[in-house]
Amino acid sequence: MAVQRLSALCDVTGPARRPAYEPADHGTGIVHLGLGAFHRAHQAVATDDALAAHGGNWRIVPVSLRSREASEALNAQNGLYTLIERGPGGISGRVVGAISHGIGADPAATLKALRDPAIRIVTLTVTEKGYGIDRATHGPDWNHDAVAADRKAPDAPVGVLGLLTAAIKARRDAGSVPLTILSCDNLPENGALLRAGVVGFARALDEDLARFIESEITFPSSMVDRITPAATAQTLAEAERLTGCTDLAAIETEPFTQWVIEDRFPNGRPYWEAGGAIFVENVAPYERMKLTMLNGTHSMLAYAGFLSGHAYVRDVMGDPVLAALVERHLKAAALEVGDLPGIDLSAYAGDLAERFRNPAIAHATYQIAMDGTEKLPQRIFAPALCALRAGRDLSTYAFATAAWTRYALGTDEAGNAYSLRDPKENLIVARLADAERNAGSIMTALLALPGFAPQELTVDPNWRAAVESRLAAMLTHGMTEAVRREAAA
Ligand code: CS2
Repeated sequence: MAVQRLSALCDVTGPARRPAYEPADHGTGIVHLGLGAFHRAHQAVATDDALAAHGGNWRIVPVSLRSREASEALNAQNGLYTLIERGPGGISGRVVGAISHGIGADPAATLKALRDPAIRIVTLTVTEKGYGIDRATHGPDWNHDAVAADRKAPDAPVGVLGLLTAAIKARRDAGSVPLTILSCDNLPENGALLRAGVVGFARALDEDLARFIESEITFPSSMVDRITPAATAQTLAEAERLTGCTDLAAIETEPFTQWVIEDRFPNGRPYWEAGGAIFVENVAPYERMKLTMLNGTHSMLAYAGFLSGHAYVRDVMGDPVLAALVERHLKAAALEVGDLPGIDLSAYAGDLAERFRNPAIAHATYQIAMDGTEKLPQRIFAPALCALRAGRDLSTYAFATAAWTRYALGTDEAGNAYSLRDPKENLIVARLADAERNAGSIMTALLALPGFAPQELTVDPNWRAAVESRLAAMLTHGMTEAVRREAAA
């Protein structure tokens, strides 16, 4: 007999936990931009807990800006999906009911949803490159495709800055409650950055609107954390076992979850505390901790691990030489975080290593390796610059940078080509075509990519020598040997 598709809570026959509320009893209050796996493993789950604990009209209208796949899979299931938590101790499943009817690759429908007076919050996980914000100026990146298109046609926006600006304007003109806009991406001071981007975009169109945004719209920052690998056929098979239904929107994640948010929601918010969210005055130190320790170590181990032939983070952790470099990176990064009252950074580092080792999670090094030019600035260069200024050891940052540079060559040691999946991929290829095949020239070509590495770092002779010697070792001896030498140094 064919297995039924998940589409109502009463369909669930397996051991998966069901929401402790009736989804249809709750209206929508949030539009979420960026319907990836991470949203379904994190904010949607905290909202599910909040609805169960405190109710409210806070279900989520999820939007995929560019593709239809995820929203179609969810819409066919009335927004229901299975979240599978995989820990070293076992597997559990729950069906999440917080998501309402989704929108895929339809900017006009997205703007309509954003204008709906019932909506009070917009949350975003559009990845670092999705914003179209210039990280050096914090203003709009006018060369970003969507930003450029929206500047030309601001009434029919397709990108993040254009959509938010048009929605804010329409809501102001209609007298609807102002939105609270909550970025949930791995960017430093993500709220302040997004605010600067939206205000800058609006200012280019209409000074009054820019001033309205500055005075009426809040952009709390938030730090989000949950390791969420891409779903596989095994995820879907597991979801079927847990629910008794076919679920094409199922995802899997680790048991750990963390969300630290600035509490600036003048028009209300879900009781996210029920899902473990912590509300603080200033998120910046928590973001710095997570970006430099978790994400920085992730990037370092992804490039070195991928080129050493390790497909998953857990395999990198199973390699004692690389695991020692992971430990070194965590220790060094902790020095650049500074004091965080109530947080023991060495315990945090130990917990991170434990999470990376989780044998039940297959987190691909190739997944983490993508978008390196968007990730390295806050993950590697920012703590490296702090270390440089403080006269501390730069080794682990130089190693991570050399590993990315080697990865950017686009072929592994067996000569297999791979796509970098980076917004600057074409530029990288063009620069490499003009560079000589030696460590010095490759490094000069890549580290001078516009808006990538801070000049104070790239002109420093110690930094240059530290990166160049490591890249030379990787090119001459291969990654495995370079890793061995690094750990022995
Ligand atoms: C990872 C993150 O893919 C990556 O770059 O470093 O997605 C990481 O898994 C999450 O930030 C964990 O919260």
